[in-house]
Amino acid sequence: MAKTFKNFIGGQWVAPMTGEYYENRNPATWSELIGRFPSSGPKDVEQAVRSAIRSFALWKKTPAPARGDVLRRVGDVLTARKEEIARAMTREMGKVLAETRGDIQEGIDTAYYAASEGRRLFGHTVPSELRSKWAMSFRRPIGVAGIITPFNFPMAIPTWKIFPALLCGNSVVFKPSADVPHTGTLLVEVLLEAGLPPEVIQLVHGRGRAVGNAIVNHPKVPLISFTGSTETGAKLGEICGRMHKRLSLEMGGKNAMIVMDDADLELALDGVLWGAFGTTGQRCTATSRLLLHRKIHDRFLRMLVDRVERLRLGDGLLPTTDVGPMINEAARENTQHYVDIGLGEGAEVLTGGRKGRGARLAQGWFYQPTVLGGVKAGMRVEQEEIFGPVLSVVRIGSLDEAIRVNNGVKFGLSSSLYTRDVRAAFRAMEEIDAGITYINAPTIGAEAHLPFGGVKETGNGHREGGWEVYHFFSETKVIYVDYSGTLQRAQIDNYGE
Ligand code: UN1
Repeated sequence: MAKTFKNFIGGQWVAPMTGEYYENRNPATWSELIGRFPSSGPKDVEQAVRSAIRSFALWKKTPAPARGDVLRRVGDVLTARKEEIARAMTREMGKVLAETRGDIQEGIDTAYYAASEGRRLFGHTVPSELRSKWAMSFRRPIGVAGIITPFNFPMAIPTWKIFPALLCGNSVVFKPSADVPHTGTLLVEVLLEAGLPPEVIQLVHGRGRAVGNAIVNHPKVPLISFTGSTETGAKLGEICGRMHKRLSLEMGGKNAMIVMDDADLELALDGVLWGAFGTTGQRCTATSRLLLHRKIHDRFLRMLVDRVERLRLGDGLLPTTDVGPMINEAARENTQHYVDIGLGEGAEVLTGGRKGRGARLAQGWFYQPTVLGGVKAGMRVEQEEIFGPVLSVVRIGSLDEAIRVNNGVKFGLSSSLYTRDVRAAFRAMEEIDAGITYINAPTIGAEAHLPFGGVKETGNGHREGGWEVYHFFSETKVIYVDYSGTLQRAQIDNYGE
């Protein structure tokens, strides 16, 4: 019998108050049950928020370097348990082991960065405009942080949010995607093993509609950090706007790789294969458009199709696998739906375009790595996020056109240009509307110590990772100390007649 898992609320593993559970299955072999996980409801969220409020009172008073020490130990425990957790993640979410190891490494990097930030949570001291007066700022914890995360980076994305939230002194209510509850459970285990005071972290499993909604609508949760679809993000924006909550959104992408006629084509080929089909295309940074200069268009496409046809679909736990399954049936159907839309719009399937075939793949949510040729700017397969292993190829005639097409979508997360021309590279760096531009590297592979996020409908101006996320999870407070012994009126006594 598969194990029945629990929520973690009030410092204990507890059954959901709803009494309801759902089954979580391996996407590569869906006859394999990973476990039964709570389908929690608003009452579970209420308990979680109460506990988080209690723990916040203590945790906010723990010195930031001591909070950082806990996160350093979290990095140590994740390092020690890397292989075991990577295997559990591949089994739960499908991507190949090298990638789940990388996903955990991103969490380790984030933990050590957070640990060091504990000794660096800078405020400012600046001169006052008045005599015998000091002016300075420092950073305060905010309260209970609601953390809602997707399936595609079951470890890295929760750590991007939870670790800086904790380092800044907030307590956390964490709802992982219902597709990856096991990894969420393992992350909470790691936090406890590292010595986090138990009530500082709450784990509430379940669906977005029940649990996510209750967290976002809870008046005592002033901070929400969400990664997921642009549609859901828009709804959260309305709620958080109405309730005056601080909200960080990280949403869709339609990232393009531009390959110019002077590019190193072998390098670009390796790049596009990794960017488009890594994580089975299920990254918000995935390369989902390839803009090829007309002079190399046909040659590069032949090279590409040849290599894509040799990618091996399969169970991510097997060393022979290049591309794992998709997360669930709905994701696979959505991918097929978009390929059909592309065909209807006049695009051509150059390879792939259907579910994985054969007995070995019949038990999982496999979809063939797919290249759509003849795509024109403005087609839906060129504009909309597919979140699957589908690459839309557009022919371009110049760098100007490439930048225009790149920028002609509503998203702006990642981007990439392959060229040997330094002038073209710098123009792209300046003119591409995106949060990230890679030169001679694919659109995926952001590092944990740099700000991560996008422009336009990809986000709402906040960044994760790096130094910027610490501003999101803390409130700036300003202090003025006047030791002149007299009333000094700002803007009047120093400038007045
Ligand atoms: C995501 O797809 O939501 O840059 C995050 C990358 C990874 C993170 C992706 N480090 O592709």
